[in-house]
Amino acid sequence: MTQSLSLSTFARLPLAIRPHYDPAALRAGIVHIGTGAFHRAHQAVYTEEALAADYGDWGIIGASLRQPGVGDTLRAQDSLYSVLTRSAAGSGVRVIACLRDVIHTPSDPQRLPALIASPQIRLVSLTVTEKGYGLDPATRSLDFTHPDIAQDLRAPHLPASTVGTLFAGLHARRLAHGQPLTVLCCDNLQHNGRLLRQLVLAFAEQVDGATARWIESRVAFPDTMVDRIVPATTPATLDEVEERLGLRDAAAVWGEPFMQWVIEDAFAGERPRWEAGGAQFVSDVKPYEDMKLRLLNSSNSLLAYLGYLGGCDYVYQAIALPGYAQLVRRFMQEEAAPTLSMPAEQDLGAYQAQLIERFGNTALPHRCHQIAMDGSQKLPQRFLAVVRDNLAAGRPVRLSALAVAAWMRYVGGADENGRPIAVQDPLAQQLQAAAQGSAADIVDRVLGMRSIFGEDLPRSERFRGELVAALQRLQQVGSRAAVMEYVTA
Ligand code: CS2
Repeated sequence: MTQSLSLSTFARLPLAIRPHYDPAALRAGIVHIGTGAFHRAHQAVYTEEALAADYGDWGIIGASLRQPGVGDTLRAQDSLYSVLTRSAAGSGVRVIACLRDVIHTPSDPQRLPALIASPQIRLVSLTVTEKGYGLDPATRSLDFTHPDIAQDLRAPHLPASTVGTLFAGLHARRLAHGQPLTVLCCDNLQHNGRLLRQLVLAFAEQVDGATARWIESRVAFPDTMVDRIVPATTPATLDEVEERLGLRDAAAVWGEPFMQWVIEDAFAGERPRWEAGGAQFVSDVKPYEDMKLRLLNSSNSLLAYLGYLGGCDYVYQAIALPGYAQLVRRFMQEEAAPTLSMPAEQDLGAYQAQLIERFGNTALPHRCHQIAMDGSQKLPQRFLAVVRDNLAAGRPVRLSALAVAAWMRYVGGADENGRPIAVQDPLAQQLQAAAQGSAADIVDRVLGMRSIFGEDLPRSERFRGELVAALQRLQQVGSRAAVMEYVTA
């Protein structure tokens, strides 16, 4: 049987595909909450580059707030893992060693706050997905009725939620020594740093005003835009990695060659030299966040819903269907791009063309079903922000409405052949119940869900009309034919 990747087998790997330092000697300076595939294929890779250029105490301790699985797998191989990069141009593998441990917080709820409080830790970063913050998506405020948040407010010393855990760590840090800290949100949310700061402060105000004041003055929450397509690992990923390494790596991840990280240059203290890996430090991340959320993520969701309904498993198959690439191009050009205002050096046309190419990467199959997940949390920043801007400016919202209508059809829970869809969404049950019946009934019920659409959008007759028209076409002719109608109209 092939041996596993671990500290004892690491040194026999060629230097070209692994770091040169001794992983066992690397001290941690970062805690990362949410050690899923995206973090391992993105921020950890940038950190590895930073260490190669400028070695220092920037090892990462990962924390998983939910499933113990990832941590168990990683710990069994001394937290070493590899990243496989795949595209039509070829593939390559590298081993990442900067992740130095992974803790499972439900098994030991005090451990993560204690780490956040430790003076050795200067950065806490997060990828817990859009739904991981206890956020009310429409008002972008902390949802005090969220069960995890309500529970943590009752017992703040034994936190389970992301925001409650951050608060507990920051509170302990203030009491222990008061050294500043940077908290870096790396989820696909608009103004993610600013937003997380508001959420943590809202929680802190309820528990300890002095800690809230301390957070305001000593903790930095820079905004970030993160980008890399990282599909869920498959057995084929693990087999290919094994072939290339000669070692079994059960924690391998895979991603495309493209990577981008734009970070607000507003840290509370030191940081790794991430620019060595190509990270951009800017004074205002918002234009980049908007560009990514409104062009990449929205087009990704558009393809996921219409692709899934059109019978495709993967995004590269969806974009190859007649009319689909044209639909994405037109959505970007006619509805999303007009809402953006970018710095002169950013070529939006080239960015859009590159996206079409990235979505078409046949070497990296990305499941429509994976992207379709958690739509209630994703739609506000991907489509509804675009719709609001366009309604206000009197511009079209037709293609955005088609995407939102496709989501409404998807969350109904049955595909175009009547087969069940396993919808994964915090609001799955309510959505499924609401999304039955005629197009007009579905639109009225779903559009009335304030946590998604707010108070304003249900009042827009124009948006409502476009949604009903789109959903009717999807119901009557199916998604493939509806796409053709929309792109030829
Ligand atoms: C995708 C993202 O799953 C999704 O919702 O749109 O994970 C997307 O692949 C990444 O944000 C790309 O950076």
